[in-house]
Amino acid sequence: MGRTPTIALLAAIALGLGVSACGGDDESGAGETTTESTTTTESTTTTESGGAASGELEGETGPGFEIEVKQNGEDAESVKAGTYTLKVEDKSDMHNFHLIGPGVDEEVTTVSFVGDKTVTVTLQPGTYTYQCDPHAAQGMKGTFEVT
Ligand SMILES: [Cu+2]
Repeated sequence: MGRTPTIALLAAIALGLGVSACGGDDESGAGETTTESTTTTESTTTTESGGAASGELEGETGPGFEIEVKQNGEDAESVKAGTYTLKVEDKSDMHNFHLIGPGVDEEVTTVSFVGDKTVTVTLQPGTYTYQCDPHAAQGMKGTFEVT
């Protein structure tokens, strides 16, 4: 009668090992981040070479009759030429976000769209206009210079 608990314990340990092995199989599928680390290395190289700028811009349209583009949290007025990630927050289903300038004519969000959308834009020297198409005439637009 004294042996039964021991056998039960061994069985429990064996089961436990089996579960661990299955869990290990699941983790082996996470090899897709390799591409991202390559991209990071490239952008670091670009910065060090002193060539074209790259960075982030933030656009916002709505919820009122307001539209803006910011860089580093401040109103973008002068931006260096280069490739940028432009993240637009569209806060209303009555406004869109449209960027127009040298080499770019992109409606990032549509009028009915609400939410965040991120695109990559290549900015060349010149004047860029961002606007809400239905309300540009009411002043829902702005510009920034790319140098
Ligand atoms: Cu609008």
